[in-house]
Parts: sequence; structure tokens; C-alpha cells
Amino acid sequence: MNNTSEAACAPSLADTGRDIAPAADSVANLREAILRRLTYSVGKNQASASEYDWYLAVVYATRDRIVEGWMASTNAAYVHGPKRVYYLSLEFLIGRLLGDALNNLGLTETMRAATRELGVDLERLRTLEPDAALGNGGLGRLAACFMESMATLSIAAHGYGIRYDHGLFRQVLKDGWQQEYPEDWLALGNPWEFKRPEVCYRIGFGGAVEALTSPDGATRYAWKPAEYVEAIAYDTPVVGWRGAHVNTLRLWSARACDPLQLDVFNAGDYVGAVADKMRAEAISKVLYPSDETPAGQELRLRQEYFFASASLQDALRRHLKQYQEVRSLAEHVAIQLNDTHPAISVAELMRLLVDVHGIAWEEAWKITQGTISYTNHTLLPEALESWPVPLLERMLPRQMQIIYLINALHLDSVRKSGHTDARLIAAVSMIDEHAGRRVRMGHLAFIGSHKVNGVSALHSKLLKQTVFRDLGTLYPDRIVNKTNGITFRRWLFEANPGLTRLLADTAGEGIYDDPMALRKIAPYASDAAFVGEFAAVKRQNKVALAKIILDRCHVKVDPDVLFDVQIKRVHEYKRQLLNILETVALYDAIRAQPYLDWVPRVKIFAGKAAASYHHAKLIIKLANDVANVINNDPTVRGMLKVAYLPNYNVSLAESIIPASDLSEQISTAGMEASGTGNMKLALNGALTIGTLDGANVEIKQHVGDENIFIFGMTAEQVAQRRGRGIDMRETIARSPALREVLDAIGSGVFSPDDPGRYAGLVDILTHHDHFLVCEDFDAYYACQREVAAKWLDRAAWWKASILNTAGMGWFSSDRTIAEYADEIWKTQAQKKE
Ligand code: 26V
Repeated sequence: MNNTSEAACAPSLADTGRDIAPAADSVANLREAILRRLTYSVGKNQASASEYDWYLAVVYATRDRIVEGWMASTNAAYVHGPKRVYYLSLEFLIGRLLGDALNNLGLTETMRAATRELGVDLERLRTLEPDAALGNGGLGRLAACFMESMATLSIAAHGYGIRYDHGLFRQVLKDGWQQEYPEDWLALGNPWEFKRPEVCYRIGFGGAVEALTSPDGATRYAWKPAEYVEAIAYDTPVVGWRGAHVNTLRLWSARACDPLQLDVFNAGDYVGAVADKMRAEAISKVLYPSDETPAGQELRLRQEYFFASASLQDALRRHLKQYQEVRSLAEHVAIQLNDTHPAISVAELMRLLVDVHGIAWEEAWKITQGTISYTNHTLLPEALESWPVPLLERMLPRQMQIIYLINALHLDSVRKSGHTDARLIAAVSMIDEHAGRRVRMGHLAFIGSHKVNGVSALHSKLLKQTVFRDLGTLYPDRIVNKTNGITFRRWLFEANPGLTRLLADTAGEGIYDDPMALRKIAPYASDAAFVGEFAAVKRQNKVALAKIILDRCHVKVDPDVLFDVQIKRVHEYKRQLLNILETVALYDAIRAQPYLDWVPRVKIFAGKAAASYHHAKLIIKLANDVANVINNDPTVRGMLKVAYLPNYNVSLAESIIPASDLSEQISTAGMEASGTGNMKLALNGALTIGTLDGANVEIKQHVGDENIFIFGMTAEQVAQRRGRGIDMRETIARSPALREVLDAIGSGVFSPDDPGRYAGLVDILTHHDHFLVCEDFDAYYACQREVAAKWLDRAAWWKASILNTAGMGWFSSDRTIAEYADEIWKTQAQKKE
């Protein structure tokens, strides 16, 4: 296994002593079940079983305890007919499932005892599970949290996505440079999934559209694709809290219709004989191909259409089975588009309704709009999807025709309602005529949906003012806000069992089912006994993380120093650079006045940069160069250390978050749609240092102004400042500390092997600081000194930390999902199975 070093230091499973297993599922039963599975499913006996064999047997035994509930939930959805939800997402950043499943079934303690009797250690087995990393970051992790919350709330939901053979790359830091290696989560099989070869849809690409005249004189269109690929279903059960309801995550794998062209093979062309197979299977080979080359672009669009079409065909099949007609679809089905990646669904659903099921256009459009809704996750212009018209015409000719017709009717209705202004018409058109003709996928999703939502209050407000300003004016009720949330089962109960136990002992068992009950610990924020226990839990988590840092970074950190944490994808707008500049400034200050009472701290970074994002990769290198210099400078005497943990993923987050004191949420205001790491860290008692961006604004409201460190420009000030230009020479001239930092980095103090390495980076900060790192620097530096002052007042720090945990209940993804269910999907909990 390549993750053996991770094994020793992973956090232990929830040990909250609240197993709710039925009596029959006693330790002995579970032990026998594991042994049966070891024998009959893994094909090993106890003597020859490897650790991985035991892991498989334990997963199978656990899965067996989910399956009956799964079938009951599935059947009940047919019997009771609640409105079904389909969550379409190209990403599900799941992580490991064993801890989740055991915890939600209430079987953790029983399983721990059963495995102990068999001479194997459950904690150790748990680390053998590879992370399912079928996502890039926040958007994919949100989808995974939502799946768990939908199961918890007994919403009859399916998640649909792609079963990538290879998830997000594995990051290795070589001399501080990021290197990407393929990730191979399926190498040893996936014991959680059920392959459903009989659930198979043909997905067309290319070809032409034929116009046919029906006997009644009407024209119908038939798409004759040039190529077909098959979508095969793989199902993973998703068990909700206390095991009450089980939903399905259905991931599609691409397969060629013909595995081999036998005639070509027989003629001796062995590679040519499997070329079609390779081309077909490339669709589900890897998460997001690098999207810079035209071939990469095309593959990405093939992925989007492949999974959208398979999912819609499957949803329609299920609806027909239950209701025998498609006209009632919007009454019984809600389809949520997770960003624009599945936006082609709007055109595809219209095609299926009109061309395949013979529904008239107007009625089909009502059904489509009534069924679909769309979540926007970013305002960044470079991240807003648009596809070249010629590419769509070639790959999906019928869908392109449909898009044109939707657009024509949409623009007609805009004109009819009295809007004739050419600027407005161009702005609300689905076709962008500026840089070659392109289809704006956000517009397609907006127009095809009854609701469009942003993911934090600020983001939704900005959505109305920027990306969808004109569409939002035309359809004023369409844009709503649904502030993101996180599942407390994974991010509190499983990741931080020590804190969970303390919270339950203090606030009562109610916290397991009602996140708002966390408020009950607020009165203990200054209670010496409680504070002592709270601090002891944090220290224990920090000891565990210090061991991971030693193992993986070879940096020794004292668990009693302030753990200052920035963990997220590396992107200029998230401003890891601001944090690094502050680190260097602090380093300068410590060296200038070594006799002062500095607060010792370790700056902990983790995060991946997109493989083709050179600037972000240089920022990673800089963090590592700065770490090297500071960690090896004896004059600093341990006052400051820097550690960059490689290969950030869900499992590593579960180890870092419970051990964090300070949470860095320092994006340029207006650019982080929400953030969800901010919620995980605050829930686990880290104080936030952040800008008024994304959900930070709402975290501030919930934890209280005095328990969060806010600095820097607001979104409005950012817009104004950019209006004045982004040359920062004057700003830098006013800040001696910043000047010194930039001079040091630019002149090679941290890169003596290549003194010019950061000259370009400093040049960008000086002359073209789009993310306003320089402008916020002084405020950030000053705010960090306030953090240090608070840290010295231990009682004040712990009080604020406890009030963070107490105030975060609202950020449960159960609350978010309940809002989607009420206000967008119009669905309710399914009746008892
Ligand atoms: C995508 C891209 C693609 C091309 C280049 C730059 C770039 C930058 C950002 C993105 C983000 C895509 C969407 C996304 O992941 N958004 C995240 O969604 C989270 C869940 O709603 C939210 O918490 C994060 O703030 C938001 O960035």
C-alpha cells in the first residue's frame, strides 16, 4: 500500500459510546459475519488473510448491514411516491466510507470489539481504504456532504456522476515543487460499489439530424448519431445518520458498444482494432482532463453530455415505470444541476421529451423548467463555462438546434415584454458573440431552471449584480440563496471523537440529532473545568497532527504552539501568497527584535494546484522555500515554523481540522463563493482570520463579532480599488514591512540556488496585483498581531474557541438540504420504509 505512513497517525474512529445496534447485531454476530465474508467473498482463511483481506471482509460485513435498509428505502420510494431528487454532479469528493458507514449505523464500537476479538485493529484497517477523490475541491466535497444529508433527512434522492478510473492526482512535493502522479483508487477493487451491467444506456455523439414529416403533417426531428458509447451504472449505497434511510450514488462508467473490431484485429492491426474502445472509455478515465488543449476540451464536453444523458434517461425510465407517462415529471422529480457541468441537461431533457416521447415543445419546456434547478458556485469569469458553437454542432447537432430554438423563443419573449435595448438582448442571449460564437452554459442553465441559487448570502447578492444582472432583472424571483453547509457526522463526530464526547457530555445527546443544540455549550465558555477538557482534547489532536507533520514534512513542531492553518486548493484568489508574505514579515520582525514576547506558531499549509496552473505551483514552491529557510534558522528558536503537508485530501483534512487553532480564510473579498473548510475549522474550535467574503460573513454573524478576526477590504472596496488600477507601487512605498518582504523574496533570499526564481512573481504583485495582496497586507499583518495578543490571554482564546463551536450549528448541511427541499425541490421526507 502506498499509504502505510498514513496508517499510524490517522485519527481514531468515533468512540462516543453511542452504538445503536440492535441486540442481535452483537459483537459475536458481527465477528461471525466478518469471518463468513472473509471465507466466502474474499476467499481466504484467517491464517492466510492479509490486512487488506480483513479490510475487505469488514467492509462487506458492514455493507451487508446497509443493504436491507437500502432496498426498503428504494421500495418505499415506489410505494409512497415522494418527489424524487436527482443531484447531478461531475464531482463527488467522498473520501473514505468505512468510518462514515459504521458511525451512521451506530456500529463503530461493536465493530471495534468484533475486530479486536479477531486480532485485527479497526483503526489500522480504516486507513487501508483509499480516498475516493472524484472531485477537485469545494464543489465536489459539497456534493458528498449533500448526499449524506439527503439520506439523513430521508429525502428520496439519487446522486449521479462519473465513475472516474482515476480521481484527482496524487501530489508529491519534490524539492518543494508540485509533481502530479495518477491516482489509482480502484487498483484493488471497490468493495462499496455494485456494478449494474444491466443498467446500460446508449449515448450518441456526432452524426446528423433528419427532419421527418409525421402522418399528421407535423415535422419531427430524429438524431442519427455517428457514434455510440454505453454508460454502465455502478451503485454505492449512501446511509444516513442512524441508518434510517439509504440512498444511491449512481456513477456511470463508459464502455464501447463493440469491445473489438474483429476484422481489423484479424488483419493484424491490433491497436486499430481497439481504437474505438479506447476512445469510448477515455470518457470515464480521469477526472477533468487538463482543459487547455482542444482535444482536452472535447473530452470534457463528452464527459458532460455522457453523464447528463445517461442520468436523464435513467430518471425518465424510473418515472415511466412508476407513473407510466412522462407529462407529470415536474410534479414528481426535481433535478439539481451542480454548477453548469451538467447544463447540457436542459437541451437533452427537451430532446428526450420532444423527439423520443413526442411531447409538444411548449409543454416540454414547462416540464423542463419545472423540473430543473441550478446552483452557481463561482463568479470567476475564467471558470464560467462556454462551449464553441462549432464544437457543439459537430458533437451534439440536435442539442445545438434545440439550444438555438430555446434561445430564439427566450429572446422573443424578452422583446415582447418591451426590452428592445441591443445591449440587454446581447447580454441575456445564450450565445456569446464576442470571442467566436460560444454557448454560455450558465445562461442555458439559468433559462432552463425554475430556481438558480448562490451558495452564500454575499455570493447570491453578487450573482444578481454581476453574472446574472440582466437575466436576474428579467426573472426577479429566480435567484435565491442557499448558504452551504457541511455534514457534522464526518466533520465533527468522526473527525473529532474526543470533542464530540465532551460536547455530548456537556450539552446532552441531543447534539447528535440537532446541530443547533451545540448552543448549549456557550454557557460553559468560561467554565474552568469545561475549558480544561476542551483544551485537553485540542492538545491531543495537535499531538497527533504533530506526528503527521514530522512523518511527512520532517518538521518537528511543538503541540503547544499556535497551529495556524491554511488548507484548500491553491489559487491566487485564495491568497496563500498573502499568508506567505506575512510569514516572511513575521520572520523579519522576530529576527529584528528577538527579545520580544513572540507567540510561537507553526504555519501549516496544504493544497493542490491545477497541473497547468504555473503561478499556483510557484506559490507552492515559495511556501516550501520559505519553510526551508525559516525552519533551519537557529535565531528563530522555534518561534516560527512552516510546514507544507503534501497530497491534501479528505482524509488529511480530517486529521488537520480538529488540531487547528487558527483558520485562514483570506480570499480577496467577492471572490470565494462560500468556502466550506471555513465551516469545518470553526466547528472544531478554530478561530477564523478572514476577509468579509463568502460564508465568512455569515460565520461572523453566528459566532459573534468578537470571536472572529476580520480584516481587509470589503467586496465593494475591492471593486473600487481595482477601478483605480492595480499598480501597487504607492501602496508598497507606504509599507516598510511589505517592501522588505518583497525585496527579500524578489532578490532570492529564499531561493539562493536560483535567485531570480521569484522576480516575476514580485513583479506581478508590484505592477499587476489583481488579487490585491499588497493592498490588504498591512491590515492582515496587524490582524495577525491581534490574534497573537488574544492567544496570550488563554482564557479569552478558549472562550472564543468554544463560542465558535457553539455557534456553528446553523452550518450543518442538514439545514442547507432542508432549505433546498422546501424552497426549490418542494419535496418532503419519505414516509417510513
Ligand atoms: C474553477 C476554475 C476552473 C478554471 C480556472 C480557474 C477556476 C477557479 C475556480 C473554479 C471553481 C469552480 C467551482 C467551485 O469549485 N466552486 C467552489 O464551490 C464551493 C461549494 O459551493 C464553494 O464553497 C467555494 O467557495 C467555490 O470556490
